[in-house]
Formats: sequence, C-alpha cells, structure tokens
Amino acid sequence: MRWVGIASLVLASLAPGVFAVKSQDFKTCSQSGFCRRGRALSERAAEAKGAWVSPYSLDSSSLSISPNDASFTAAVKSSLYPDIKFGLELRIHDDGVVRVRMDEVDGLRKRYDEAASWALIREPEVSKDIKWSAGKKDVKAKYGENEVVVSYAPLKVTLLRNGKEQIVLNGEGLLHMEHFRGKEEPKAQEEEVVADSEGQQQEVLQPEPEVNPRAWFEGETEDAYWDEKFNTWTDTKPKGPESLSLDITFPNHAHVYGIPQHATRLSLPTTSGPDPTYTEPFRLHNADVFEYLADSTMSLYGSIPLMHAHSADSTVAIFNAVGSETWIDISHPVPGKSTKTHWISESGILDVFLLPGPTPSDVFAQYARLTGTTALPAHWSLGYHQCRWNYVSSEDVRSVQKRFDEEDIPVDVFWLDIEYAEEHKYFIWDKRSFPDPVEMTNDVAATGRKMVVIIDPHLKRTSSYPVYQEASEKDLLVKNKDGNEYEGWCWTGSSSWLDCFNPAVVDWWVEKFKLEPSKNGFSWVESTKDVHIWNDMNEPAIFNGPEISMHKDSIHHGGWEHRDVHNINGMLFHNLTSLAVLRRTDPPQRPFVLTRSFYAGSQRFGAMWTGDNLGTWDHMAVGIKMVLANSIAGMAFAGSDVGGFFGNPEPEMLVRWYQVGIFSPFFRAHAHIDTKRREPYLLDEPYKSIVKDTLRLRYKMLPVWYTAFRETSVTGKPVVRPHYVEFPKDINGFELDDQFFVGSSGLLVKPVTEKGATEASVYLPAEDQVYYDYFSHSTYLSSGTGKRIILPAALDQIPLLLRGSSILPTRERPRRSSPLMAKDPFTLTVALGRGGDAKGELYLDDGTGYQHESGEWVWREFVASTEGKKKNAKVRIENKNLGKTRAGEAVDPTRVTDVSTETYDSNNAFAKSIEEVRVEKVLVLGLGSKPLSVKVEIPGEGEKELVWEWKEGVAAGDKKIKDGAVVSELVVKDPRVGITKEWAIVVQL
Ligand code: NBV
Repeated sequence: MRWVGIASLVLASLAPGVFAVKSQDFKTCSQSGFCRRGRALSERAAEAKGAWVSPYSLDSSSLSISPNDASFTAAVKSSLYPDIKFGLELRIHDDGVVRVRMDEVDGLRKRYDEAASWALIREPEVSKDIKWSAGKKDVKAKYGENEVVVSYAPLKVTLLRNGKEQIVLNGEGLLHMEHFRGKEEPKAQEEEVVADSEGQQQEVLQPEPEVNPRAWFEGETEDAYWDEKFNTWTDTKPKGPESLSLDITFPNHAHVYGIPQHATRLSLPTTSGPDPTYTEPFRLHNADVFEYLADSTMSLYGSIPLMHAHSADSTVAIFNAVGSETWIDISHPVPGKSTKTHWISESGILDVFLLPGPTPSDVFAQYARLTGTTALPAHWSLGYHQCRWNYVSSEDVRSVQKRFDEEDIPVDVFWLDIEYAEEHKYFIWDKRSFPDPVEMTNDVAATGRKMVVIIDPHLKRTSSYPVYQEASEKDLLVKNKDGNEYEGWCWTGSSSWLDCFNPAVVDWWVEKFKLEPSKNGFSWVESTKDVHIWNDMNEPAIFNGPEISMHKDSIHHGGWEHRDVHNINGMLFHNLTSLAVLRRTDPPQRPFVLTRSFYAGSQRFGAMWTGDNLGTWDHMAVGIKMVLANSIAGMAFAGSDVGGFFGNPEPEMLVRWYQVGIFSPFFRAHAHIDTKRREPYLLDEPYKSIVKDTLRLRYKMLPVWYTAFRETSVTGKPVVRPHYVEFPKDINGFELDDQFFVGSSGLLVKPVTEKGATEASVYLPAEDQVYYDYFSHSTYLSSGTGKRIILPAALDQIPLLLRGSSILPTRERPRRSSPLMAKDPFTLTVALGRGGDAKGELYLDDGTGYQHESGEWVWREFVASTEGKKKNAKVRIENKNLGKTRAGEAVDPTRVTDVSTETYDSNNAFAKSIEEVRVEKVLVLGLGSKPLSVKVEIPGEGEKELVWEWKEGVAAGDKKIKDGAVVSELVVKDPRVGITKEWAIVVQL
C-alpha cells in the first residue's frame, strides 16, 4: 500500500507548471565531504597562484623501463607523507593511447582497481615499437607526431602533438591520492577542566597548538574523514578518506564534450573560474532524480567518465576509469583557447587513458578499441516502440495493436511496465490481468512484432517469490555493512538486490530467462523468444536509501563497498540481462535490453534512454543534446521518452516530439501511469495524420538507420553526430547541439522544439556544397565560411536536408511492422554534389541472428560520377559490391576497423535470399540539363533504355542559383535492377 502513496505523490506533480525536482534529496558538492575537500584544495591552489607546487614527485632512482614494450613503472612520493608509497605505471598502447595508473603501494588497505576491467573489452596491447627514454628531469616517449613527457618533480604527465600540448595531468598541482590511515582517537574538543584537591575547578594549560605542515595542501580539518551525515542517513566510512583529485588540462582546446549523463548543453559550460555558468560541478553518480531539471549539472541515471576536448586542429579525449562518485569542475583559463578540468572521485585508483586523436573519428576508434562498440541491434528494434506505464491487460495490448493496424500506423514493439507482474515480482505474471502471456505475445508476434517486458533489479523479499528465494539461498544478494542481506524499499515493498559483481550470479540469472523448465529452479517458461527486456531502476534506485540509492557502506562480492562500484553497478545488471536473453535460444538471437543506468562499455549490451523527462518544450530540446552527449560517449543506441514521461502534452507538442523521436537512434513513446492515454491514433486531425506520416518516414528510412548502426558497430562513430564530429574544422559549429547528422548518410536534421514555430534556422557547414531540402528539393548553397538558412517548419514540416554528394537508400512502402518490409524494393535518392558526384552505402543482413558475423550480409556502395562538360555530360550511377571476398571467415564482433577494408562474399546465403529485391525508383537531384537518354547497363546483359520523367528546375552545380530554388529532378521509373547486383544507370545529357 505504501507505494500507492508514492504514485499519488507523483500524480500531484502532473498538473502543468508544478514540476519540481526534489533537489533536497541529492547532495551538492558542499554536502559531500570528499567533494568539499577537493574543491577546497583547488581554491587553496588558486589563492596561492604561482607559489603552488604539487607535493607529488617521481623517484627517478626507482624508474624501471620495460625493455620489451612501451611501459615503465616508478615510485611516487608525496612530500606531505614521506612514508607513504605510491606506484606509477605508464603504458602506450599500439594505437597510441596512453594509460596512466597510480596506486598506493603496501597501504593499510587496497584501493578498488577493477573499474577498467569492467569497462574494457580486453587488456589493450602495449606497443612493442615505442620506447621510453629517461633523462635527468623527465622520461619521454616519442611516436609519430605524438610525445608523452612525464616530468619527475613535480609529477606531471603531458601528451604533445608536434610539440603542442594536448593533455596535461597535474599541471595545476591538484593531484591528491588520500592514502589509507588509521583512525586516530578524536582530539579533545574543549579545554579540559579538572578539580583541585579543594574541589576548586582549575583550567589545565593546553600545549601550544601544533603547526600542521600539510595544511597548505590538505587544509586544517579532517573534514568528513570517518563518517558523513546527509538528511537522515549516516554514511559510515570504515576505510576512512580515500578520495582522488586530479586536474586534467587541455591547453589548446576551448571545447569539451561528453561525461554524460547531464541535462545540459553539448559543449560543456563552465562550473568554476570567473562568472561560471553553473556553480555546482558536473556530478557523475548514477541517480534516479525525480523530475530532473532540463538545465543542470546534477547527476542522472548513468555515468560515462569520457571527455572529448576539441579545437579546429585537434580532437583528443580522456577516459577516467573510475567507478565511484565523481565531481568535475570545468573552466577556461584562457577563454576561447584552453580548458581546465578538475576531477574529484570518492575512491579507487588513478587509471586514466589519454586518447591522442587527432580527429573525432580517431578518438571514436580509440575509445571503441578500449570499451567496444555498440552491438549491432536487431533490425526490428530500430522501429517504433509503443510503451506506457501500463498497458493493463492482455486484452489492452491486443486492442492497442488492433488500433494501430486499423489506422495503418507502423509499430514494431509493445511494452509492459511493472504492473504486469504480480505484486511487482518480476517474471511472475499477474494472472488476473494477463491470463495468457504466451498467447498474447504470439498475437503480437504474428505481424513480426515483439514485446519488451520490464525486469527491475529489486527482488521482493518473500518466500513466495522463487527468484528472491533462490538468490537468497545461493547467497547472491548485496550485503549491508553488518554482513546481512541488504534490505531496502522499492516498488516491491521490502526488497533485496542481486549482487551482479558475484560471478555466481551469471549462470543463475541466465537460467531464469530460459524458456524451458529448469531442474535448477525458476525459469521463465511463461515467456517466448519474442519477449525482450527493459532494465529500469538499476542505479540502483531505492526509495528509502540515501539519495534514493544504496547505502555506500553496503558490501558487494569481494568485500568492496558500494561506494567503490556505484557507477558500474547498473551496467552489470544490463550486461547480465542481455547475456541471458542472448543465451535463451540456440542459435542465439540478438538481445534487445534497454537500460536506464549505464557506465563506460554499456554500449555493448544494448540501448539506453534518458529516463523520466517532463512533458515540456525544454525537456524535448535537452533530450536531443543528451542523446548527442551519450552518443559521443559510446552509447549510440540512445533516445528519450517521446511525449515526455510526466505530464499530458498538447497535440502540437506531441507532434513535435514524434518528429524528434524519428531522428533518435532509439525511438520509444512512453508515459507515466497517471497520464492520459496518448497513442498516435487517439489524436484528432490534422495531428493524427502528421504523426502517422512522421512514423512512416522513420520506417522509410530504416535502411539508412541500419546502415548507420552497422557503421557504428565497427568503427565506434556514433549514429547521430553533432556538427563538430562531421566538420571538426568548422569553428562556427562547435557549440551546435540542436541539429545533427544521421550516420554518414548526408542527412542533416534540425527537429523543431519550440512551440508555435513556423520556420527554423539551420546552420550549413563551412564547405563548398549544395544542400537539398529533403521534401521540397529546394537547394541551398553553403560556402567555405558556413552560413545560416531559414527553412519552413510548419507543424507538418521537419527541417531536414540532404547533403549534395550523397545517395540515400530508402524503402518507400512502410508497412505495419519492419519485418514485413524485409523484401520490399528500394528507392535511391541521388543528391548530386557541386561536381556532379555522389556516394552512399547500404548494409543489410537478416536482422536478428549472428550469421552476419560469418559474412552473411549485403553491403553495397552506390557511386555517381559525372564525365564531360555540362551540356554533354554523362552521369553514371553504379551499384557496387563493397569489398571482395570473405567466404565464411568469422568476424570478431569487437573489432574496430576502417569500414572500407571490410569485405564479404556476395554469394552468401543471406545475399541470395534477397536477390529478387529490386530498386524500384532512382531519383536524381541536381542534373545540369534534361537528359537525352537514360539507360541501364547490366554486366552480361548489355544495356536497356529506361522509362524516366524530368522536372525542370535549377542545376545544383550552378553557383548563381538562389537559395530556396527548386532543383531539377530526374525520376527513373522501376529500372528493374537488383539491390544486390552490379549495374550502372547512365544518364546522357
Ligand atoms: O516502472 C515505472 C517507471 C517507468 O515507467 C519509467 O520509465 C522509469 O524511468 N519507473 C521509472 C519507476 C518510477 C517512476 C516514477
């Protein structure tokens, strides 16, 4: 009953205008002991100005350079604590990434050092070609344009490129690894008063106060060393202080991006220095923040400690592999030139990776080689997902599906939130409302659709719940500080949490998802292979815990405190669940598992969403920025709740939100239990038709999305890309975060997120190129300096451009679900560039299994080229096989390669299965004049005249054309050529 109370609290906030974050539930830096200490350290450094010198130095006599590879170890000392030993290790990987590790040696306790091992796909290869050389003041390694210099005293690590500083660690002297110590007896707080022999009180003289020689660095007080209070909770800290402070400076980079997840701009605003945008540091501490703000540094559900630093001539990044709560201050010592960041973490070793770039693509590949790429999702999961809390019964699900079909609105997935489960005991259907879960799923699956069902990590503590009972008996649950099962409150009432750090959980959890009965306990026989999973509340969210989460002094496998692993916790649950779904069938099917909480590396396990957003225009806008920030930090399969989780969006807002949604990698509408139903078919006209057309556009473009996901899965480059990623030299675009590109397709979109908008300003990149309005085919010319244009944006219009030089493969016959489109024909839109050229790609495979890993795919490249002068020119549009032969060769799914070197056997079984699939239309934009003839050439079959239509307009190559002019169009009608075949269409002008 208690949780009904919570739901109605939520209800109270649904009236418009009364949304309010419960900021009192979450700490500010000044309420967190170690953050306070870290910030105070940087304030003392700032006050001391040039006189501040880091107490840490490398003991050069201990330097041990490996003769075999690019690594060295050395002892580090702090002049504050001469008896405490620290060890430093540097390694340069094969691809030039530098790893810097520092730990306390022979300390009183061990610091948590496993964050990287959860994030990394494997231990990276240390270069055998690069060598360190030691000098009097430093030890250096030079490789290519890069050089790493480790200065001895004070200790400083600098990465340079062509002699220019790129990344500097401890250049500001804020490095501090608080060593483990014993808890000393508390000193007397007040003067001692004793009585003399006559009973008279006498004051005992106090000794002269000692001068604390470390106070200049550490401050006078032992602030929150041994325990800490927040609201009603006390965090006992049996290990004492162990925080880690580090400054990371980018002396030649004015922009930093990343460190999701925060609701803020993509180019991260300042939090310190003169006149900062925010006064609080960015916080990484996975948290369920109720009604979060649309503009804040507060932590949210996931944490990825990856930061890109960017300038017109360089992109670099740092990945700080720490799993504990972390705060990050950002300032610009020289505005427009440099960025200083200060990272303060609660516990763990120092384990920082320096990614040398020099371009955004290089940084993506370097990060992907460390943490892996986004797994290629099941094709259906790129369709539209219809969710709400809750579809209340099997009949409800069936009738929602029926309404979609009656209105011919495409949808691929229906979702079930927590109310499907009896007393929120996940896996256990509430038979009063879901009497026939398998039949219901089969009814959904009859049209190729899937279901996604929620499984949260809190287990109801009752003997009637086999999942809890087994986990408890097998000792698989998190412990509290006293060594008993951790207990907290969640939807289920009194609950315990699986300890995913325990290796014994893996096989047991996999077993729970098996579709057949198991000898070893519960298995999910009332489920089918068409049920996929949603992991929510895995921060973990705990209603009665500190900051709505787990007590930091609770204990995980190996004796680690929750504080050490807090930010990694959610990823492990996601990891296990996706493994379980994958292992459910033989042969395995690609799992779809959505997670709310995530860490570096989570991209390998599935999609994420931005949690409980509000139905406001601000939240719609910031959702785009959050998806972009997650994307550049590896989480390419990202999206926000369409419509806003809380509130009842008016029709205009809902329409715009769908327009945002169709350009999100993960596209799901979702709504709180207390909101009005808002499925697209419930809208009145014209809204309903607009949303339907919007959804159909997503389905038409599924080939573009799947090709983009495939590229992401091999290169690490995100599916949706902010401007700086595609145009890294275009300084006018470095702040842009309200328009973006879709993969390498050439699509540039600026979804409208403002009420009442009728037009939108779009920035065209600094390049000599033509951009076509995707719908009207109007042309806009950009130039070397870039420029802004105004596009029409009435409610039924999405500002969407196609860059000249692109060829876009689409399927123009959207059906009820994406699997029904698998054999449909393609349309190619050839958007000629200024020089009459264009290129595009199409990747296809069976969309659900893993045969693509052994070469069963289709990968085509479309190339248009123009020979000869304007009037007599000949334009060839060719369909080429991308690559040569890779018969049966297994592909390592974690590889990060240049896509263009990948090859396949065009006779593979999948390619054969779609050999009848044809191109039904080729639209050519931007030809200089009306063609004399259009023919197709097929090797071995000769040439054939084709049927075509011409619409006169302006030529895109003409420098004098005015922006907004409609370009000429050639429509080649049904050339009857196969999508998997070699052919060329030749247009003679
Ligand atoms: O499971 C209920 C909700 C879910 O609908 C939402 O998407 C999650 O982010 N869940 C949070 C629990 C609490 C909501 C107030």
